[in-house]
Amino acid sequence: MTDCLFCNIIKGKIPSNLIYEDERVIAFEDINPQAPVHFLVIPKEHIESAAYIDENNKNLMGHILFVVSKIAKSRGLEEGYRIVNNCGINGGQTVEHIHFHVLGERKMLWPPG
Ligand code: DGP
Repeated sequence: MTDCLFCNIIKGKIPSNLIYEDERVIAFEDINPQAPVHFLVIPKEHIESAAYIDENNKNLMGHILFVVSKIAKSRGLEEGYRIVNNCGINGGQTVEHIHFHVLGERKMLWPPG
């Protein structure tokens, strides 16, 4: 996936403020933050969206949530945070590489827009 923006961030071809990396995932600050804390956690494997989660990659999704929790603790988000996954056009997804937004340090509203 050479033309995928997030694959290029993973490869270091596009700069990002990297906050976490392991063999399966990276996390970096969102370029357009919607909260005082707003970072993205993404798999290194190119998976287009949540609609493409299958038997082969479902365990990776658990690892992503584990990493979210770990980073949230390290960022001091004891009062809570929101995890967002936008899937497909109606979900508001703009980058076609599955990613989990983590937003914190402000009170979130419900329902979302
Ligand atoms: P979504 O709408 O759920 O597909 O969110 C895509 C997010 O990706 C959006 O919050 C902005 C962020 N984003 C887009 N391009 C870049 C980039 O080049 N660098 C970083 N750090 N974030 C980006």
